[in-house]
Amino acid sequence: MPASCTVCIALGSNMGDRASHMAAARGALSKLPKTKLLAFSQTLETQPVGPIDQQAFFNAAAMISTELLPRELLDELNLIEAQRGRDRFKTRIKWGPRPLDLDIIFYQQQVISEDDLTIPHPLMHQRWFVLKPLCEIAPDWVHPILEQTVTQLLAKVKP
Ligand code: A4P
Ligand code: MG
Repeated sequence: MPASCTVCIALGSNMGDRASHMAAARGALSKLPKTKLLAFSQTLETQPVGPIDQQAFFNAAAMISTELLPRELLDELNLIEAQRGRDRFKTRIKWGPRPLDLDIIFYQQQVISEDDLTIPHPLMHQRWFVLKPLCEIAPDWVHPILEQTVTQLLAKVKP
């Protein structure tokens, strides 16, 4: 039997009914195949980061235990995004508004650098909106490249 891996996921929403997108994402994560939802943070309202003027985000973090491989998990997360109305052709602007965004932040201590999959997420350590909710559920998780805990990374960024 394949071993279960512990994975951290960042959630964001800034289009439509943000609370309902977050609740649906939580439900969908708990129903993923070969997966258990271990923890889900509080949802925070955060100011948009990036070059585009857009609505405030709801952000949260989840921790799961899963037998899905990183790429299988990415496919499942893309499906959940699509179920909440995310159309990659209409909302394909980089860093632009989206009903639901699910990013894999950590997959155990694995480091993956491929064209369409980078783990740890390359910007997570600069982003308060990722680190703050993550710190609630995984304060002692060590970033496999930076070799610092989520708590230490959070102390270096501003909201
Ligand atoms: N991809 C590569 N690595 C990963 C990973 N670790 N997890 C690929 C998930 N996907 C990953 O993603 C484009 C492609 O990235 C995916 O198809 C997958 O193959 P996307 O979600 O369409 O693009 P994106 O989200 O616009 O780009 P990116 O770089 O993921 O942006 P972010 O980092 O998600 O930033 N401000 C606040 N306050 N809160 C936010 O949540 N989010 C963004 C988007 C900007 N500003 C924000 C927030
Ligand atoms: Mg994304």
